[in-house]
Amino acid sequence: MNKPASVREQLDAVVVGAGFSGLYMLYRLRQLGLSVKVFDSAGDVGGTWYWNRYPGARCDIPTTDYTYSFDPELEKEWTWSEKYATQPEILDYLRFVADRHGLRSDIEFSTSVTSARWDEQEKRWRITTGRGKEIRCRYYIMATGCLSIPKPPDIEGAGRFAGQVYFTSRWPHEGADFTGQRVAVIGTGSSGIQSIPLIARQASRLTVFQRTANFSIPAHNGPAPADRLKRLGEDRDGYRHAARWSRGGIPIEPTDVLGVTASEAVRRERFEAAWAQGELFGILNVFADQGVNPASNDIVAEMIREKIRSIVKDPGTAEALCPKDHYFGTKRPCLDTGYFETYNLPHVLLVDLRKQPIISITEEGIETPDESFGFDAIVYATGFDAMTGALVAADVAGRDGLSLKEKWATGPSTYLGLMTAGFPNVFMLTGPGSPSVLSNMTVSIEQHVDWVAGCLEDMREERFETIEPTSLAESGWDQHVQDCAAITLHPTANSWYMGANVPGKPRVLLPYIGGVNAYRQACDEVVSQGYLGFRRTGPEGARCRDGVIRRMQPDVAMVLDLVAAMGMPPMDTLSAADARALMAATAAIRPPGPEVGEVTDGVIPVPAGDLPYRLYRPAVPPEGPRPLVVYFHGGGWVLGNLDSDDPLCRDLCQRSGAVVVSVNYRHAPEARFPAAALDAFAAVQWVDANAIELGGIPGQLAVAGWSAGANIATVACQLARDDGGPHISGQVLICPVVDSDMTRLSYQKNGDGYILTTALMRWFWDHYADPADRADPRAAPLHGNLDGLPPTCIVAADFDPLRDEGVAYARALEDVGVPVRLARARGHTHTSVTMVGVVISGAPVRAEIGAALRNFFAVRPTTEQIE
Ligand code: N01
Repeated sequence: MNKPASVREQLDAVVVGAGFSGLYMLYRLRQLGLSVKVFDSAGDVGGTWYWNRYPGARCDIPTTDYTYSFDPELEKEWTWSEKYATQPEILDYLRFVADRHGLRSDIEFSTSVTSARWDEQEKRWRITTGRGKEIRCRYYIMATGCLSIPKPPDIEGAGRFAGQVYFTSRWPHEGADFTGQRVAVIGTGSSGIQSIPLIARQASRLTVFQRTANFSIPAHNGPAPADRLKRLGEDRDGYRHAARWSRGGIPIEPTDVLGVTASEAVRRERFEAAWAQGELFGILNVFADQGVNPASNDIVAEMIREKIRSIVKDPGTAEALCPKDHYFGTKRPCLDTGYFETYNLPHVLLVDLRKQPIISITEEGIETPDESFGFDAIVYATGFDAMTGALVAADVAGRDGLSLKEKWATGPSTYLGLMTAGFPNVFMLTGPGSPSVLSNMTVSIEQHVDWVAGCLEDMREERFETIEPTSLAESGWDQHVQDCAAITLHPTANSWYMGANVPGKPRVLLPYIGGVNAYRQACDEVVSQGYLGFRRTGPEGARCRDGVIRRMQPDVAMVLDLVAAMGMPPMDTLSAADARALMAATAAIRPPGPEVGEVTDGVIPVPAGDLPYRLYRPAVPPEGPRPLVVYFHGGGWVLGNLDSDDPLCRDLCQRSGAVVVSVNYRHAPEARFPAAALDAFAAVQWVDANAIELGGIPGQLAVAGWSAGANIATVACQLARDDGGPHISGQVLICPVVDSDMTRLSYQKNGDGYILTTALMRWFWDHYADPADRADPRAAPLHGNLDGLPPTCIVAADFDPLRDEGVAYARALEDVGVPVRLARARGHTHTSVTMVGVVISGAPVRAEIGAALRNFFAVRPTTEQIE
């Protein structure tokens, strides 16, 4: 029972946790001259390194990097003894830091915070501690760690065992002696993998109960890496700066080698180098695409499995130790010292729980369907309620009395992983939605602490008392975090990153996977934009610049960065011939798009001459005729050809199950308006007339196009309606040009910086049509008669200057009763949805297009629907 609150204290800030983050937070708050107290339920500093004292516990980020960087003198005074320090050494280091800066005087050990309540009147938090103290404070900072709340053993009979029970995460300070004992270890995550070889040295028999085989590579521990020491020696500041602006918080050169295209020799060389190096970020950097492309990931995974098979002598045990049910890196990979070798010892046995599950823990040991095992000790290395566990366990109730646990019942929601709406002045260090566990924690911790300290300093200067994110900013960040996750393989794994290890926990990627550098950039921008997305209040009133810091899909942003880095001249400054050459050059280096059943080229004889076409037939059964889709490529009526949109056509063919006929039409400036539109109409007529020869189903014909191709596709529909057919079952218009009015809001917002610019659109129009022709419905179909057009799917991309005209066309079609599906390409540009195999986040939009096409043919619209 908690003691009644008795002593009252007023403080500026309360920090919970005296690990890496809490200690540095205390240091920074003191620097600001704030009164602060740190509480920790442990008996000393150290956080996770206080509790996790199991044999073999070490860091798995090199000590050159797993260290504070805020104090250059400290760096001079402390020398790590190894590449990966042991838990006792890391604990010594944290004690040394605490003593060096006299931090202990503001830390209350063996004291937990039992509740925190926001007092709206006073604009302060009321904190109560397990020792009966009540504290009023302005700021409440949770430095509670990402892996601090052990997962309760969810195994039948866990409380019944009469022998010794140990948890790796709560190891006794006096240690454990397993000499001569029969020991069980349950769990093969980092804690299990580090402790098993050492427990095996003492135990007379060691039985490891493995549910999921885990990827691990040898740590090759020893002296700190010479190359890193050299770089640090030469330029410490430069090294630390590079770490802060790296993807993972360690300065490494990200590779651009793709696993899927690299030669066997390159693959092997890169993998062996990473294996020999024994660093986490090295093995995660064998290929640039291993985190997103299953085929590339499989190459690394299989090479690790080969290593396991070569180390473990018993083939059955080796096979059981080979991870096969998740992609490499989607569960936290481990670094080990002799882990797989341990299974070659005669007294060590592996029990594969997938084949032989635990029925129950008994008084004597562990019972499985095949065998009852007797033990003297059971070690649970079963992990943590990660990232959110410690935050929701602390009884925090915010503005409306809502607890964090209630607010996060369906998953955590944060702004930048730092704060959450409804909880003013509560800061989380390395909270969900920040890079945290996917990075070198010490770098991420320092960044968070520095951000919070800077924020409090700014508040003081600007005379604000409270700060809290807006719900718009928060939901925008949550979306961005999930967008970043969605393009990776992480969501496929049952990992603690996904909350999947705790029964009933919402399944969501908890950390931010966009990278330490991208994250730091976002945090900095929030500040430079006047604390965008935060509401700050004080005696002089409130200030809030509401907004979302990242609305663009992460892979679209990457493409834009790459394009910017290439320094290509703006297309609108080139001649048509040079622009075409540039487009062909970029098309030549992109992935080819999916395999389809058959691709054939031909020509369409139209009055103006022959139009080349390329036909794509789906690979999948059933045999026989298919619906037909006539597709027109993009390129502002000036650029493009059958090759330019080839990957997209393959994708459309595969997704729709239709035969796609991509038609090349005459281009401007050689053939100006209305040549392209007339060609499109003639092509549609010809495909309809030759449906059987093309392998199509007569009468089942749709049109599709992107950009200017969408323009002529819909013009062809208008002409077909007026000039005697053919019947068109539907039209798919991807980011269409439907008007020549360049004053819409989307032009103003997106007319610069997103590849298709206002200048380029003007260049296209100037090449294609005289100003006098630009309101002609065959140039600007929005101004045409829309009655009786076929069911329509329009894709409108957020960052496209043409977005608003696409939306206007959808609305106008709806107004005359045309069934319309408006697919919003959230976070996309004019070009990104079409970048098959490059922009992964475009896939759901293209899936929607595929569904729309299938739907055109599955359900014949009724006359009323069309009218
Ligand atoms: O925990 P884990 P951990 N029945 O969750 C198994 C960091 N860390 O303490 O995978 C049977 O990874 C579970 O099986 P499954 C590091 O970030 C760092 O080892 O859920 N088995 C898994 O095998 C790490 O990732 C360092 O199917 C059960 C294991 O227990 C994180 O902490 C050292 C089970 C738990 O593995 C957590 O590591 C240590 C059940 N009911 C930790 N429940 C370094 O710096 C769970 N398991 C090196």
